[in-house]
Amino acid sequence: MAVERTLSIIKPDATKRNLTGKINAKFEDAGLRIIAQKRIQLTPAQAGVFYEVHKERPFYGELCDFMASGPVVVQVLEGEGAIAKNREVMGATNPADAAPGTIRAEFAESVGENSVHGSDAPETAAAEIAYYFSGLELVG
Ligand code: 3AN
Repeated sequence: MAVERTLSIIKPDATKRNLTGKINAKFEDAGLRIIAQKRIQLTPAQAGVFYEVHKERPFYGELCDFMASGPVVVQVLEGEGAIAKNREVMGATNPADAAPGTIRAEFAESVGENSVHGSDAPETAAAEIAYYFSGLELVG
């Protein structure tokens, strides 16, 4: 399987509860390498650009406000099949449906405040990584 990079975000509900280290341990235990990472505060407008694909969804405004409600940790994860592997480690969007042991099963508070984001395909991963990181910041 090819080595891939994917964009991960530890969301405000998780940074607020001091869960960054516990979540990073899940990634590393699954064989994903954190090759870039920074803690930032988004504005609602910056979150809005990132989540533009969901613009027509009823929860878009709420999602942008939530993502700007506190610090987030943006990261690039690298590994074999990293995009699918990360989504496996994250678990289903709704924590009620997430498999035991996944990040969302253990930590997510609701379908909206669900602790982590992960890219869903190679094209979105490349675009999402470029939104937050310059090439110089990626040290594999
Ligand atoms: P995932 O993050 O699992 O790829 P998406 O892409 O369907 O899920 O949704 C993006 C984000 O939008 C979710 N992580 C969650 O924060 C929010 N979201 C999705 N569905 C809902 C919903 N029904 N109500 C509120 N927020 C939602």
